[in-house]
Amino acid sequence: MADVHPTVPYAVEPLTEAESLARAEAFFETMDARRSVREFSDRPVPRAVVERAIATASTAPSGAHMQPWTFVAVSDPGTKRRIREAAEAEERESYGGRMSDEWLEALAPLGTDWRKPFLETAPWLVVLFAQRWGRRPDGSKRKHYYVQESCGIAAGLFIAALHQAGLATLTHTPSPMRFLSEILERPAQEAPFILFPVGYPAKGASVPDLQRKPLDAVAVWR
Ligand code: IYR
Repeated sequence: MADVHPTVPYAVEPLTEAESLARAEAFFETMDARRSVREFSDRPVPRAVVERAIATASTAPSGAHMQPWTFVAVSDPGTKRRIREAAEAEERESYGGRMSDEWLEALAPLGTDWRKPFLETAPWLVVLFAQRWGRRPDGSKRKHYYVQESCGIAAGLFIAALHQAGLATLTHTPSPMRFLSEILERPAQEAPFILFPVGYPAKGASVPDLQRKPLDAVAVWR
């Protein structure tokens, strides 16, 4: 049996109710301004900003604290071009018949198609890979638990961290995504989970005029 972790004090100070409410409101306002962006500026983004966002993502809770994620951050133009070409090849197939009519109808209001210029314009592509298993310090295989949930939470924190830093992103999931494992030379136990183009929004970028569901449509109180 593994040893139980030693414990340390949890040093986050309790707030007054008023301060909790003020902070909750301020964070909501910040996050409510976030939108998925498909038009990026080619203005460079310092690697240090991307590093802090990945570090924030990696604070996510995870099954048995296995932290089953790898973030591959790509800025090399040649690699971005290969990713764009492979993604567009898959997306051409998808939009050209692989997606059901119902799916295409659901997507129609977003105005998306197989073309993904943002995969070259955005200064960074960050690909989140989900690790089905990892290795113990002695090199033996160790199964990971709740991998999808853990990576989903990490993705959410990543998106919040980028937005907080004034950066735009998009949860791009070209399907199938295996080409990312090949281009980025990831081991077989890692599956591509989400591809995030990361950059400043283009000057004059626009987004669909979407409304979010009101609170009473997403929350139930008992
Ligand atoms: N992966 C495709 C299709 C797509 C699917 C959903 I669900 C979206 O919300 C948006 C797009 C693409 O990226 O175009």
